[in-house]
Amino acid sequence: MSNLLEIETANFLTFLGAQRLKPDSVFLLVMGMTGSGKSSLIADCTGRDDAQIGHDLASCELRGFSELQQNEQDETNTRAGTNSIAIFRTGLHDRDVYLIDTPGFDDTNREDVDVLTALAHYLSVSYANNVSINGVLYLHRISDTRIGSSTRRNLEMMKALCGEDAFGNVAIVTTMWSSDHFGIEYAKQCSREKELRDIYLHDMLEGGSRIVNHNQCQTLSQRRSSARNILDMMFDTWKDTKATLKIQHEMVDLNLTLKRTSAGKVLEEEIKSHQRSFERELKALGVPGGRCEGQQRRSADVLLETRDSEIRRMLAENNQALDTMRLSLLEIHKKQERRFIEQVSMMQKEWKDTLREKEEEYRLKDLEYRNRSLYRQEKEINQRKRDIQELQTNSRRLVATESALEYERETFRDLARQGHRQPVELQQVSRFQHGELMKSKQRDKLLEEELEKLRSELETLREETQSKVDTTEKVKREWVGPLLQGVTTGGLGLVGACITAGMLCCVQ
Ligand SMILES: Nc1nc2c(ncn2[C@@H]2O[C@H](COP(=O)(O)OP(=O)(O)O)[C@@H](O)[C@H]2O)c(=O)[nH]1
Ligand SMILES: [Mg+2]
Repeated sequence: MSNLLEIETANFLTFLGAQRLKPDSVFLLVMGMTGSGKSSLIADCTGRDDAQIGHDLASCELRGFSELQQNEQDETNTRAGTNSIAIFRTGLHDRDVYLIDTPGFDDTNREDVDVLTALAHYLSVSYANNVSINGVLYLHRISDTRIGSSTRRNLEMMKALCGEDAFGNVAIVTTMWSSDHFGIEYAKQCSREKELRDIYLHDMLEGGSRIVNHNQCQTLSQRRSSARNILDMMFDTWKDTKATLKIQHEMVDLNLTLKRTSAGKVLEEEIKSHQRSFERELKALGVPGGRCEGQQRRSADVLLETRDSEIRRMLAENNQALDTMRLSLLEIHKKQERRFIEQVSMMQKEWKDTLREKEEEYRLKDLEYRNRSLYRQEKEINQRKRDIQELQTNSRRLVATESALEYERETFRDLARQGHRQPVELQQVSRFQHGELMKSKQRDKLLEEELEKLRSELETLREETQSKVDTTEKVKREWVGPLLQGVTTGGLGLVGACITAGMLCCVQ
């Protein structure tokens, strides 16, 4: 796990230009709405299906602006990996290929602004530090029966983020094809593909984009080979070309605020249209509740009030999202420092808490074990004491009996009989005690094994936690630290690019 974190961190820093990279590395951005198959395609290309941690790191960014104010309520959602950016590396013809998994624009407005902010931030920082995107894979589910608003929104955002000049570096990858090439479903999907080409993607295809089908396959190896073929094909096409995405040019070269970029405008228009419909609804809610009376009227009022406050909350949220988009790259970057460090500290605290819990669990188990073994020893000692006492009593009796032997023959016979019975009784008692002892030893053995397992788990967890903490500290040092120092001192690429564009005055 910690090893994965290190790999992801290295990929992350490489993409941002904060770590040395092979000059012929290839970067492919993977976009598309949630559920279009991005993570699966990447997993099939890289052979990795455990890609989670990179999402954790980058989710710091996504949780940055409005979301942190919202506290922890959608922690699991953010952590689930659908809501964050992650970077994976694979090799092709001795070259490094980085696949950048991105979240879709299909949530609430607030989250879409966060997604755009994060994408704009990452893409711009890496561009400012001379890392270029070679191509974009945009995934589209051909199985969807209609092009809904969410699909349209994702398409529009992708077009606006890439810009016409980069259309030649975009491939639309259609996923989720029916495997029965003679069935009705497949025929419908083919006609949907045509509709896509003729209507929704017409401008992109004109601009040099292409459509590639990711065939639905029966087996895992067939699916992997289809994914790998797509990667091969796109690698061959783009390996020696570099694309400047429109958002990169707008934010770095032109130093526009996010709101004034093409993608920002698309999102702003979308949010404003939501605002308008909210306001219309709010107005309509003000109308008296018709002809109902009494209890009915009261329930209607409660419903109206609930909806009213819900709409007001959404309006406020949207306004806040629009405010966020007023920031320039440098402002976003500065603002992000505190968020990022806070988030990393939270992650580190979580890991350390887990370690502490494990240590406590181990301590308690160890105490229990010691307690048990002390108790057993005490029991054994007491038993021995009793044995000794019995022996002493017997021996005293024997001495007395011997001295009285002459006179007490009858007593001697009784004692002899008793002596005959005694060993049998003693044997029974000692067999019982032996059984108890064995059981207790068995329990101890199990406990010892458990303790040993716990000890080794604890040791591993300690090492992992230390390694994860070291790794995140490295991100803080190598990414946030230097780049942000660069922002203030004018030392690094991000500022360098702004100087190149004659924007130093804006920076200061
Ligand atoms: N039938 C089919 N299912 C797919 C395909 N690609 C992905 N899936 C499934 O679709 C779901 C969403 O895929 P995922 O890769 O998580 O989408 P993402 O949100 O874009 O990353 C998962 O359950 C995948 O197993 C495909 O080509 N065909
Ligand atoms: Mg995903």
